[in-house]
Amino acid sequence: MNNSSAAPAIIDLRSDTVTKPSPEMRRAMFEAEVGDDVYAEDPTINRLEARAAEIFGREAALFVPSGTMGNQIAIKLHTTHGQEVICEERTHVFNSEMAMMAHFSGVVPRTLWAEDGIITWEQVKSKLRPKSYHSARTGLLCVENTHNFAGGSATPLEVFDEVCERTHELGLPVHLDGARIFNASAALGIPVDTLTAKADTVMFCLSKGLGAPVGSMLVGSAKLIDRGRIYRKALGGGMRQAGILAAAGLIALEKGPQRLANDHANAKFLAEGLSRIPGFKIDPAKVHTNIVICDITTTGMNSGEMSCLLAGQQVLANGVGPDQIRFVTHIDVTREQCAQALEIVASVIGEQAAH
Ligand code: TLP
Repeated sequence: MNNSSAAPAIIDLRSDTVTKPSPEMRRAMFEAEVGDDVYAEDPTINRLEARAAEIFGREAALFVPSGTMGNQIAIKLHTTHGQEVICEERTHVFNSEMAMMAHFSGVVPRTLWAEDGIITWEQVKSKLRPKSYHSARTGLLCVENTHNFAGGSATPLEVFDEVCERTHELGLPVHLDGARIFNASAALGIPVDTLTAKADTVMFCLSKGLGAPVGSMLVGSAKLIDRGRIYRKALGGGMRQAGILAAAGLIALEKGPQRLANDHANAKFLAEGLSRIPGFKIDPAKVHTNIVICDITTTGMNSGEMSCLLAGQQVLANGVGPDQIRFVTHIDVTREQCAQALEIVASVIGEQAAH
């Protein structure tokens, strides 16, 4: 199941978005039955949507080109212009989606900081706006699980359920950015339908740890997903004969989840190794999924300089702000490559120190 035989000498730990489709996916793409999905006539997309809805225990699902589009459709579905969206301050919807919640939905984020990115009801409560004629109303709570820029942390089920229940009691909806919800599921040992049951909508990505080349899903009620089709088209996401992509997505959905524990073990191995390299601050005990974020302030380098140096030695890793560097494991990196990457990081740091 590992694509590493085709992997180049470069060890690409920038993201789990970089994976290449497996031979099985490429064959399925070649053979995919297709039709025009804007008319809901693509049998392969219809199959993928039905299967995603079934796995998540929902009425319906929508195939979208990207996680960003899935999240932004959800925000549009749940809010009206002039409202606020409560989210953790490092979330993708706030930091990495081009301010689209303001652009497309006319809403502003109201952020909070949470330890490991795991937000509790107490924190949400403190950010809710009571009805008033002075400030914007809260329209939506958006939660991210796993939390990417908080180091791939998985939100415990009871914490998420309480947040959702209490938020719902106030008549407010919850959207879950579950780009990596299957990683959370593997880490917590809880099936995705249970883990996400209390959210009104869930977006998850086929194109990250699950290994598909393209695509994400938005799942929810039939009514919401039907309206979601309108916004997908408005955003330019009506993809016509995209069953070619859905064919790879179906394989990702069926086979991808089973191997995520392997990525998690590799990430833990990387974290343990990195924690022994001078200047790399990381607590391996906090690494439960496939993301390792190290603080590198005491190396005397910023993340841009560090990324460049490592890239010169064939190890690719991205900065998270100037002080942190992120390593992400996935299907196209092996344990041996993680060990090699550790040796390279240690030697690069050693050489810098010698200078
Ligand atoms: N994350 C990407 C980058 O955009 C940062 C990555 O390399 O991790 N939600 C979460 C939690 C994400 O991490 C991402 C992508 C998305 C949504 C958006 O997915 P895409 O890239 O498909 O739009």
